[in-house]
Amino acid sequence: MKKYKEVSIDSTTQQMYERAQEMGIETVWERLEKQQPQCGYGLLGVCCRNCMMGPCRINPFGGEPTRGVCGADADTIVARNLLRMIAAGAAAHSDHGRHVALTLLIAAEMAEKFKKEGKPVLELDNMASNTLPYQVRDAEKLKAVAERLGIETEGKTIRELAKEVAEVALHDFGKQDEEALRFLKAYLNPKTYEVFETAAAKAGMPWFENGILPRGIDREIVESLHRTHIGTDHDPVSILLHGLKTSLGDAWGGSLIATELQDILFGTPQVIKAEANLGVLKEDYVNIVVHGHEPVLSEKIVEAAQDPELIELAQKYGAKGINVVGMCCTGLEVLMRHGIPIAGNFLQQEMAIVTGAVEAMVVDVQCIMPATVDVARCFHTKIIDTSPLATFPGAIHIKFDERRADEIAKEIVRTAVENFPNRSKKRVEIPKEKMAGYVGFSVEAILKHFGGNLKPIEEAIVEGKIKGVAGLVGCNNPKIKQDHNHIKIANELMKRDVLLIGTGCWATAAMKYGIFLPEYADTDNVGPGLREFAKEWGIPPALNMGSCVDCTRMLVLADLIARDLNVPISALPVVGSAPEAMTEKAVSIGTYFVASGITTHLGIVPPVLGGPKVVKILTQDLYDIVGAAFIVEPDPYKAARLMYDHIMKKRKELGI
Ligand code: SF4
Ligand code: MSK
Repeated sequence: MKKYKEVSIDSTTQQMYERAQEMGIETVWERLEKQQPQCGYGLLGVCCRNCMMGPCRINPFGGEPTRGVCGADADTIVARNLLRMIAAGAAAHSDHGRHVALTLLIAAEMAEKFKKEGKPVLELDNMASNTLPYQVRDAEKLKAVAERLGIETEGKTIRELAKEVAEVALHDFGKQDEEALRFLKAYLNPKTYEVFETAAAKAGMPWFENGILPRGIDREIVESLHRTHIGTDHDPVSILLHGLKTSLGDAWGGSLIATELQDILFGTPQVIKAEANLGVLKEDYVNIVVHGHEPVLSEKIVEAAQDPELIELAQKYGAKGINVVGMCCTGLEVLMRHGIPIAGNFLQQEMAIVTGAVEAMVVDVQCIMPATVDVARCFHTKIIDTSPLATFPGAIHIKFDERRADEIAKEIVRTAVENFPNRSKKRVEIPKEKMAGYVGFSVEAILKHFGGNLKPIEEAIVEGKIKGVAGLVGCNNPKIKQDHNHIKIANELMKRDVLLIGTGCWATAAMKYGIFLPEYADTDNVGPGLREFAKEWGIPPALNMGSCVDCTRMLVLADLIARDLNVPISALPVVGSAPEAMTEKAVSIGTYFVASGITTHLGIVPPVLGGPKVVKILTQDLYDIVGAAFIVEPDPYKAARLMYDHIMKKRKELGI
């Protein structure tokens, strides 16, 4: 068993981990320990299970076997495994995007149907009617997205536009022509477009028609599985080029659609103050944790928890009210839009249950450990699974249907409320710590804050007040002390006057340590230039841009700066980092950052070291192909130095 201080730098996690140990509850850290030593072949990426002649393993020390039964060598196997990881990550993000597009379409079609049935026309044409399960909360953004996509907006109702935008988005998933995605074309600056178009030819593979421009979101994912089937693609270069293409289908397709259409449905985030960490759970309230990724569900839970009837019911059971808090990315979605507090990041999901104060953990998709059900058995907590594609043995299944969203959300909240009397007060221990911070920095909110354009940021970069921008993303991973690398890298970069933007579990980590407060600029962890800039503009030295799919907000921001300077994104003094990466989605994000021209650091070594050619392509050759590559460095101090050096190199190349 680990000492509590070894698992996390977060005192609330430490406290709950110690409690779990006292109670004999097994957590992620014990399970990791039981897996030791982890398979060396797996860590190096040199095992293949792609056909039943295998599984095959390559000797990583150069001796026999050097090939699998079919003859595949280490580089082929490593590249294929990596492509499958990218495809799975892109699939998860993109299926999320599809779900949002379908929700928008369903809502628009319901408005049409209700109109025919004689319900109030204006409300339905504006998609503002509360007879609809989902409304259009940001009509301005809907119009802006429609215009970008080249949809004629003149004389059309919100309902008509919503339907058309949803249809264009859905078309990008399944289209079969060779053209690039319509969303990509609508958002990407021409210089970066050109990089995508010519990348494969630069890599010596001109038969990639249109380079690495993704044609259909689903198509690239399917092709990834096809290419990696036994006896298909064996060249690590072409396998990895297709990996770039698939990840770009995620970035400028699936994830972008998720973010943009969520803003249309639920509102575009604006700057708002909120709180983070386990201390946001309340002892005398019904606590509901929304966990997972899709706000299509969590938005409705937040609404249902405000229902006076359900609040009254909670009070009847002796609670003061209903307290909804978030976990992981769906938590970030409702944090960004409504200031709903976030209880923690990935490694705190079990810890939240260990407080004994959670009536229900309502889960949808991605990053939810099946172990939550086991931990919940030690308490009164109910795990409620809601997505038809994610069923947890031992959980309560209340599956979500967008058409009946309000009714189902109320049933979920009622289930939580009715569980309150089962709570054992003696077994409740909620850590006190929580931290405030400003969130909601969508691209639109940033533009508004800086007076309508990005000139102030660009000028600060040119003057050298800010040396560059770093996008920090990604998960927790129990192989690293929770949040340790997130915070160290953030501080080391800010000390060097690098402005931070970030998403996902990194953003929750940063918020827990006060980095999203403007006064953090006064600490020794922020350099004089960044401090001056943050104070001048009344912002924290790091900006929370949202959830995992919102990494696209960072890309769109970088794209706007690249447009202003008339250069591809790869020319900018911008870097990325996933200090504690864990998911396949993080692999896709890292890949699409690099493919889009942003050199990206990984703090966890991905399973590629067994393929020397693959390593060389990823860390060196990609500079010549897309203008960016991966930096792999587990030490956060060295990593920050390497990222800073890259920023300085880009500044020099730009002549600033
Ligand atoms: Fe082995 Fe080749 Fe089959 Fe992979 S595809 S399991 S290397 S025979
Ligand atoms: S939740 S993908 S652990 S950031 Fe998006 Fe956190 Fe990584 Fe999941």
